Amino acid sequence: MRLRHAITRAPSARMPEALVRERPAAPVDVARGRRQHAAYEAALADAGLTVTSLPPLDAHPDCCFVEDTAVVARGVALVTASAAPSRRGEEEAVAAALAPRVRVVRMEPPATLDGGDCLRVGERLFVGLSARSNAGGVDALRRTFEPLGLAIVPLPVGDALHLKSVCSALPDGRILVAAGRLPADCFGELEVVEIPEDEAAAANCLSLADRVLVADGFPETRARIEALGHRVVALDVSEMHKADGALTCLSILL
Ligand code: CIR
Repeated sequence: MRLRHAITRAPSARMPEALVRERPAAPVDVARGRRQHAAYEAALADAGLTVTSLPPLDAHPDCCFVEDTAVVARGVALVTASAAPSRRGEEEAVAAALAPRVRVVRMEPPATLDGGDCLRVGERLFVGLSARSNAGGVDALRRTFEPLGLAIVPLPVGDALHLKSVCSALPDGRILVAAGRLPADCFGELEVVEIPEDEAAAANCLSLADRVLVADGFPETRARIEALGHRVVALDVSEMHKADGALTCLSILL
């Protein structure tokens, strides 16, 4: 089904306090992050999507990473419960924006899940077992999406924040993966396109119908995606990378 809408949210004034696994060399520059975010929204609009841009939530430093707050497939949105206390509450405005378009169901704690752990490829929904997504979260995915014909496939993610911190789907069903970050063959028969370890930050790309949004500054990743015949649009997401986010994290597509 063709994607028509994107839900996004501009970076918080407190984005420099975003959750990070390692403190970045320089703090997040909010003004720059907001310019990068605006360019991302423009790229979505240029690809034909209608963008619903929610106002920033200054109480939530990670509010621009809306992907984590809901998993949408087959006309249903599963609004998630975050394992990270500072991210609880981000989901409310997203749920309200989703409600006119899809059926909204809620996940109840102690189940936790982040959308960044969910990778949809055709009829399969891979889900990373991370510090953010627990067995209850996987059960909620099963209850919501298996009756709609999706198979839920849990995967270990090692020390990655999210499954999609280290991989993402290309438009042709192949999977872009950072070398050495996931068990070999974890995607079964699906074809994997590896990118070098030193470009691991570019493993999270956003596939749209006729183009792939890729983090700027990762020439080998760009070349490998282009070699498969895809049009690449490179976007500077330096401030999102500082906060452990990337391209898919910034939108919910439906
Ligand atoms: C966090 O740790 O929750 C944020 N700083 C980064 C979230 C990135 N989200 C995503 O990859 N889907």
